[in-house]
Amino acid sequence: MQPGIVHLGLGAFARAHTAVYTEDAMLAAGDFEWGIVGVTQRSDTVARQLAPQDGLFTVVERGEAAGPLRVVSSIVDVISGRDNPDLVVERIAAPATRIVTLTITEKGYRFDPQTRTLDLKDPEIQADLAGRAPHTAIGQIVRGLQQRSLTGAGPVTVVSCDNLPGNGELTGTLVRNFAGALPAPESEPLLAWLPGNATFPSTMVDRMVPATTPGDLDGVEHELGLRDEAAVVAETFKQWVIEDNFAAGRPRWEDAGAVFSSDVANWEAAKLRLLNASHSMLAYLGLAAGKETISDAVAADSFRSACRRMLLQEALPSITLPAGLDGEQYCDEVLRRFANPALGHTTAKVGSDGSQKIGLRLLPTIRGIFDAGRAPAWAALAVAAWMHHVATTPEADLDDPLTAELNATLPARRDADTVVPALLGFRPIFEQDLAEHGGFRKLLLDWYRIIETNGTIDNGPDGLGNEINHG
Ligand code: CS2
Repeated sequence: MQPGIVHLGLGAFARAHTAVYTEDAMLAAGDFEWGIVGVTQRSDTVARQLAPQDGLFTVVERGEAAGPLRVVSSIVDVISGRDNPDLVVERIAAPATRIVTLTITEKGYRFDPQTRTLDLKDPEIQADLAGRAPHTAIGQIVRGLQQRSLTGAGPVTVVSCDNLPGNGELTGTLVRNFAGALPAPESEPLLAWLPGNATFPSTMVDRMVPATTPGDLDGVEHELGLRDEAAVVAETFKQWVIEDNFAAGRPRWEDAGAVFSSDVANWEAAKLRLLNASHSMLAYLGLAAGKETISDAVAADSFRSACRRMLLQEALPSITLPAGLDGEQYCDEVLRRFANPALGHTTAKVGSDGSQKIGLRLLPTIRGIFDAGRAPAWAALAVAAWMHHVATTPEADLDDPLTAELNATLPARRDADTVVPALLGFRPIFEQDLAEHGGFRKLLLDWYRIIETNGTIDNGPDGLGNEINHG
């Protein structure tokens, strides 16, 4: 197997999704030029786990019709990006590399969500621009592309696999923003090279992959007879829809079940605003009610019913479905997937990084329903539950890249009347028109009060469930 892909962000998702598709494609097509060089970003844990195992790791499927344990072999090399940033650039610039894939999560892009451009004020971006060996993913990609342009290493495709609308177009913009911010003698030739030599197809990725627990590793050891420190757990479902715009060839991912489509934008919007939006909603309702997992949260009748109403009455009517997707069936399947008790996907994990997710998953639905002259009561419940989570979680425990900024925005006294207006003023999430929308504010205030007084009881006459059922 030859290395052909550099993957930035070698977390559990990449191993259970992208690496599996790539191995299946290589096996089906007999084309072994697409081995993956995996790069860990912020922590070197996965690189340390995989290196002594020659990149091999186990995928454990959980749920109905789960397959047997599977050892995946598409990762040919691993690099700790934090410790070896120059090596990352070198691998991106290597002539053998024809694709760079990314799963770096929303926050890894370091962009301004309102303008969808690179946050040039971000200190890490500034340090990368100043010329150090780059630590940020965008910096690593640009330096790698720059070297390719200087050495004639040939064209390359950069494939974002994160839950962001228009993720390909966005990545292309951020790369050009970074390149454009370099000193003119560097930026001009690079900006001239990019259009003919780099493409940025968009993709929609889907597979629920919780964090691996020590218990999972013990279970694998028991079944496999080997200790695998890098095993990952996943649901059986997986999906990948990709725009077919590759500059220098690609694996036959379609032989592994991926779908090439010219309608990725609608696939991504549907996935974000149906699956991810309801995932976030269940996470924050679940956190308020002390539910540890998504399957516990969706098992509460009231939470499931609030989620269904958000999906069917608000999210579905405000999106354009891609051809061939049955919206109601998709929503039913999403709720069924959430109910998988064997997955152990925690509300804390799905609820993390809310500042990066709320704006993409819920606010477009809220705008769409207001534009249609209705009140988005259920999507607003999800936003109110997020506000409650942010305002009631001690700063040290809030898992969000904007924790400090959120806490600086929050008032000392925290109830509906103080928290809702304060967080509505948080510009990285709420644009001014929405922040000043009286109907939106009223919905948030009403729900916040209800969560505050009844939130921890999902059912019963005094519970949030009762309010939801009469909502
Ligand atoms: C989840 C996603 O953590 C989250 O925010 O909503 O990671 C979700 O599990 C995946 O997008 C499913 O494809």
